[in-house]
Amino acid sequence: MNHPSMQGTAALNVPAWVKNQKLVAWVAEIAALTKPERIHWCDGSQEEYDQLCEQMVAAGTLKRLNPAKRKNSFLALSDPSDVARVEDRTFICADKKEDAGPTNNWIAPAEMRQTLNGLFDGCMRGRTLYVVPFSMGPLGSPIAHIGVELSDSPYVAVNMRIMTRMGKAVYDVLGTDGDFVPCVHTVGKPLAAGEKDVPWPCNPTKYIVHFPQTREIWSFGSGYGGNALLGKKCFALRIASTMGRDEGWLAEHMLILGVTSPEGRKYHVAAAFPSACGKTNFAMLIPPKGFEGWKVTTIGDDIAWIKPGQDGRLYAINPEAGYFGVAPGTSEKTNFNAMATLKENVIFTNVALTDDGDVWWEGMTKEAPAHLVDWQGRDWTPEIAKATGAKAAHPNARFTAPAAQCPSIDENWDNPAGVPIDAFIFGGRRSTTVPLVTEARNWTEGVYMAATMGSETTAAAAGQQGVVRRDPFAMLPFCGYNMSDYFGHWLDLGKKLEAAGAKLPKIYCVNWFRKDADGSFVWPGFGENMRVLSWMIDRVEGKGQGAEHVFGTSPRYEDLNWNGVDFSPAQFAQVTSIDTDAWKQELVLHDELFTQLKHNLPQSLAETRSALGKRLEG
Ligand code: TSX
Ligand code: MN
Repeated sequence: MNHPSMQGTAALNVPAWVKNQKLVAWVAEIAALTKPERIHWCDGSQEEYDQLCEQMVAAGTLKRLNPAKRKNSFLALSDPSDVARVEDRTFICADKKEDAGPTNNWIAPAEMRQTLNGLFDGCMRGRTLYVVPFSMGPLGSPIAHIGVELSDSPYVAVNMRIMTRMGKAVYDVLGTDGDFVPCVHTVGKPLAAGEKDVPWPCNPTKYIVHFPQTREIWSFGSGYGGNALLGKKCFALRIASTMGRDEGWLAEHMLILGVTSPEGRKYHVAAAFPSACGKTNFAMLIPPKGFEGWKVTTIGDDIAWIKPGQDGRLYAINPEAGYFGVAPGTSEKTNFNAMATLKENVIFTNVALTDDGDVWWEGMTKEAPAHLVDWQGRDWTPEIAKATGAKAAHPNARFTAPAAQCPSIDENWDNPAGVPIDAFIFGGRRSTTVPLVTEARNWTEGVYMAATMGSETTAAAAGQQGVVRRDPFAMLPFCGYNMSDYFGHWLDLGKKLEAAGAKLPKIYCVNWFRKDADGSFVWPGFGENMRVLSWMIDRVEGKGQGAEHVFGTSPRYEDLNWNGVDFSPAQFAQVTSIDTDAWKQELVLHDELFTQLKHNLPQSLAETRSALGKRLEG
């Protein structure tokens, strides 16, 4: 069947299993605007995935890796200009500028629509429009939501199949009149008749646009990750955060993990960290020596959707179905479970290619191979790297891998009901000032900790190194509305649950990255973080001890389990000491943030700030 607006463009060819008329009309409308050569309705099957990958191998977009080394896996090398999210080209087009807030780029919706209509007119000429139906969260879960991405990139279609529940089954949930978030994506490089394509088409002009009121996403010009796989940052965080504000739930930049004690008691923790803090590593933590009988399981590594249940507890799902993780730094030492996840069915992007058809990246092994083809397709040797500083893999190189392949995957990761959250963790990378772990005295002080979270920039990010950047809740680039209103939403939710008689999750602030006078990390980190995790669980059980200080409660040396590790009281003091002068300076930085966010900043956060100041003076 063809829609009247389709005349003069590709046939719609709606499959019999698509019964949602709103969806059909929207596909017709977008096809009329973008003018693709063909329309392909994705069914999500393995055959379709294989066929799209073969087609991309023929086009030079993908290279098949050596099946003896990485079965059913591929390498994509992007255009060197299209390697990361583009925050300065990311827009929140709410009606009012204040609704986007001072931390988001804002353009009036009408003006943006005019710009997009111009850009998208004919943008898919000569290409195939893929209709990609997906569920964020277990199919049919009351916490899940459906999206449909229309994209002219087959790379997007195959990555979405790994990262989301994608395919025919989504249409059963959608039915004849179910709701979905419409996502339009183009690489922004139409092909003229007979024009030869390039391996990674993209456009120097980029727009990543969100209309929170109408819950729409439009993305132009990039084929990369968060710019193009619209279910992830665009939907599951920016649009979902506004849905959560309106409907009383949370969409958070958090991993979710399970901890099972030797007695078989199970706890669930959700944790937010800014980039370069090892979130995926923490989500897949392996308990260290001395913690025999403990088990850590992975529910998610990046995003949590959290809704209050009938019992007043908060239930979390991982809306994703895969890991889109940073490859450099990942090794059997830093994340054994991730390395095991990457053995087959993986799409690698911008890592290096070995001479025997496998992949390599900085930090994967102690010694680099003698020869590689780097992420830009050039010869690379350790000698060249030494002389020029050339990286074999791009610092933001990625893997796309199915979550189910992770050895530590939680038995409930796909449970539509979600898992009940016992504690929230907020962390940052701080070489000074912030102690190893602090428990907030109450919900408001926990929200204050999360709101004022900061992290030191690393070489991987653009700009200066070692500067503290505020990143409230690790949501700075991902909150779809005014950050102060977002703080207010967290405070309101806590009040509402408390009023209903619920026991709220405890809130913790952690820092694995304190350094000594020589600039060396003091805390061993990685699996040893289990010691901190088990103290938190003791506290949840009302058993753990600690000492209260100016901004919360931290363990004393004797309150942590030191079985199996050598870590002295003096070292412990180095990672937990509180320097009053440093904290006075820290509060000045909190003030700077609150000045920027003064519009609608909740009064209780300003009060928490002044009480903290008084305790420091006293
Ligand atoms: O992921 C990290 N975690 C969390 C792990 C569960 N990283 C890597 C951060 C970059 C993504 C860490 N780095 C952690 C950590 O807890 N801690 C550190 C700092 C550190 C680095 C090296 C050592 C110790 C601490 N030790 C040796 O290299 C021997
Ligand atoms: Mn993330």
